[in-house]
Amino acid sequence: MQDLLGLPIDASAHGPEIDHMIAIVHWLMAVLFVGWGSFFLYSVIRFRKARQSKADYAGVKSHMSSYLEVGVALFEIVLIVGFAVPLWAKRVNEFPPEKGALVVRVVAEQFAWNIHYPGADGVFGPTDVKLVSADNPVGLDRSDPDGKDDIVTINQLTLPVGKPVIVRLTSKDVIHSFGIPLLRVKQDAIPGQVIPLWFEPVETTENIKERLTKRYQIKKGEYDPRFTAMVAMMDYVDTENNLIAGKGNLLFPDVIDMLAEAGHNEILAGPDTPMEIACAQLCGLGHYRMRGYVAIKTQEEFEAWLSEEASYLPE
Ligand SMILES: [Cu+2]
Repeated sequence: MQDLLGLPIDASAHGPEIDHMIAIVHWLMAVLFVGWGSFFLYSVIRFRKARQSKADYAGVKSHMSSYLEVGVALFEIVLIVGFAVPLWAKRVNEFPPEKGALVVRVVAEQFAWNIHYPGADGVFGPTDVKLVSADNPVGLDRSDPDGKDDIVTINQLTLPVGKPVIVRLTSKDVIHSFGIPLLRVKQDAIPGQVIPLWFEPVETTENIKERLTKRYQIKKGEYDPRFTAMVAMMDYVDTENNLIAGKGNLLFPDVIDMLAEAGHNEILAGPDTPMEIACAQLCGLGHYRMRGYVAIKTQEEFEAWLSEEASYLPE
């Protein structure tokens, strides 16, 4: 069932449980669809005008239909009480200890995701609405000792692999929804409220890129629009061994033409940004472009990224 549904790759520890739940619900719906559909067709044929033109005022006497209804209701209750509620409780009650986790603040706005890291001291600096400006989207107080080392990024959520992540989610304006399909995470961001959520990434985005890499046929002058969001997944050279496109290079139309000219008729390409934060609430005219990027790195790479970000901080 999970393959039939075409669910995206799962990169979080709790993902398989969610996918399992989605599969069970679809199985029930498939059974109901076939059941009610066949009953409907049977009724249309059995009670057609030629066969029985006059209504039977007594109607059905057997209790079969009531039993079926009760059966379906029982199954649905088992699904909700036995599966869905415990799964949900695990997501919202059993938070990992903050000590061993990475805590980030995510502040949604029309139409961007502001990501706030506590920095080297592990303590978030205070924020104030009065300090919000174009340069300071979360209104962070840099004059406070706790706020000096905080790191704020826009639309770029970088996380380490194999460590629980706790997100404190809020919104500056309207209701948005923080959705990362590959991490099986979706939570509304509500102005005036801070809603915590947590997950644990189990795969790096680099690894996901490799898994999503495929062979594509190319031809000079024919540009596959899918290439606009893809990169080369190995180095490609021309006949004189000059590099045309290195691994990770974007596949612009002229690059494809040069590759085709150099005699490559197929290339290995993968998505440039396989993991995205997609706003899942219709939050305004710019909703479609409210997209953030997620990078899951190894612990060492993550720390290197943090210290690089820290080096840009104002003195
Ligand atoms: Cu939004």
